[in-house]
Amino acid sequence: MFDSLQDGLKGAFKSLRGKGKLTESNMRDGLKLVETSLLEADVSIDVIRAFMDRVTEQALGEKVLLALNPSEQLVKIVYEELVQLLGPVGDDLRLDQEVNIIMMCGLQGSGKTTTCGKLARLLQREAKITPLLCAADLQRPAAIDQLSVLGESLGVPVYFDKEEKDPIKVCRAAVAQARANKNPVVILDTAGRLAIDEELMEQLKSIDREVQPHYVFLVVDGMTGQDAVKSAGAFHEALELNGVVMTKLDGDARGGALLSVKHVTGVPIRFLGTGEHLEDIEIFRPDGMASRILGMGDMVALAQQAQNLVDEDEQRRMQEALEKGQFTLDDFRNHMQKMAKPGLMQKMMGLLPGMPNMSEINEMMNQGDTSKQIKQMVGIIDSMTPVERRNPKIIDPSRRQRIAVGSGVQPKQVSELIKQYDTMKPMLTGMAGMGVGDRMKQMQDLQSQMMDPSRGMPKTKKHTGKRLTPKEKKQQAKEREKRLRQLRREKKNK
Ligand SMILES: Nc1nc2c(ncn2[C@@H]2O[C@H](COP(=O)(O)OP(=O)(O)OP(=O)(O)O)[C@@H](O)[C@H]2O)c(=O)[nH]1
Ligand SMILES: [Mg+2]
Repeated sequence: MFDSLQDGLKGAFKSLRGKGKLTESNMRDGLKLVETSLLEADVSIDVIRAFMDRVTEQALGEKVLLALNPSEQLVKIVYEELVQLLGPVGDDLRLDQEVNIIMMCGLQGSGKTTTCGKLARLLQREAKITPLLCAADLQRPAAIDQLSVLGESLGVPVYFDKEEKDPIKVCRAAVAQARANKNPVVILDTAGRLAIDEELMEQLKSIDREVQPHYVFLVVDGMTGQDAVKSAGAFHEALELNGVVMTKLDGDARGGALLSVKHVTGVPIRFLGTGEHLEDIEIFRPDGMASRILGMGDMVALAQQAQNLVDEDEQRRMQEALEKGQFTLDDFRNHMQKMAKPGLMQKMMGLLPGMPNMSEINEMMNQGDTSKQIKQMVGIIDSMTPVERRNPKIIDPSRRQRIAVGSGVQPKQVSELIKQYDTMKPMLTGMAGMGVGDRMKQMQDLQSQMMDPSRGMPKTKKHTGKRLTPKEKKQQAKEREKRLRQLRREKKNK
């Protein structure tokens, strides 16, 4: 995620490292690199200006310049300012009505329908709720089928009416069905358009007025940069959004939209889409994202990903086994098998602190290889007897040889696997005995320790509610380009 932004910021901090005490001019050079990375990431010029003002003011203070580790201090300042820029996201969703209505809207192809499915999956898993999906996109005949297929694969009911032409009636009927069938949430999948047009806005406004959704979320494509921010502004003006869902962050999104949308429109990001699969949704957390942007990983998101791998029964069974200290090679095997999904390992590695960026990770282990390795591990474990799987210590050299032959690997690989299992076991058993909440808490503590707990929680920031006209936007894009050229020139002339 945001590889070049990450690299740019990393370079900025690195340029200051090892210099001991810094002069103001050193620090200004470092700050210029920070600014350059933000400009290159297509962050709105307004946001950059405000952000750099705040960062510069702190970074040039004596407390930082005279500190022993000024570059680390700068990382901390940037982290805190990023958290402020991205947050706060507002309260958790309140689903306390008999039927809670969530409306999804957005431009064509932004990921509305996919997000409806992802959100349904999230509600099923986290809130133990079976929502009703409503096919309110009557523009494209295939839209209804797309949602039906999604619903089927999730085991979630879908309301549709292929004869009806009025989306308001469809939404109303869906709500009535949800009430009758006791589905506490209805998710409305509305129609998209290529650009923001009057007709689309009017239709959405009338659904909003007549059906009165409790939450209106705008789905924007994170790859579209400032266009996403612009459309968020326009939709917010018409509909008073409760939040933004930013999708396609698994692609080449540079981060500009993510970093700008809250500041420019005042609408917080609530969810992230990080892939085409239904589990590729994250609840947006400003602190986790700031940490990720700075290459420090996101332990909370990592724990969440790990947890999503196993269903509840399996979690309970594993928990029991772990508490008794009985995490066997069979459990290890099951766990590894779950990780064999394409791309998953990379995604999880990307959340670890200090990891190289995503494209480097991909290079390090291309997808085919990871699943091949995992298959090999599974093969090795399968060649052991049940007794050996419970207690691999009894495997002597001759058995090791046999297992290696049986699974088509070298004896050395058998030993390596056992070593890996031995390393993971105490880690996992150490975490057992804590509830899921505790474990999350532990991860959160770990993360905040890395960020220096003495500074406390970042203060919340009020949004400005400022929106820009297209003319102003254009002007800003020009200014951004100009400033970027200026910075590049300065760098070259050095
Ligand atoms: N890589 C990636 N692809 C996504 C993500 N979300 C959606 N997509 C893909 O984007 C395409 C469009 O998604 P849809 O959910 O159909 O978009 P939509 O907004 O409902 O589109 P319309 O109904 O035509 O307006 C599909 O190919 C999705 O698989 C994401 O987070 N990451
Ligand atoms: Mg759709």
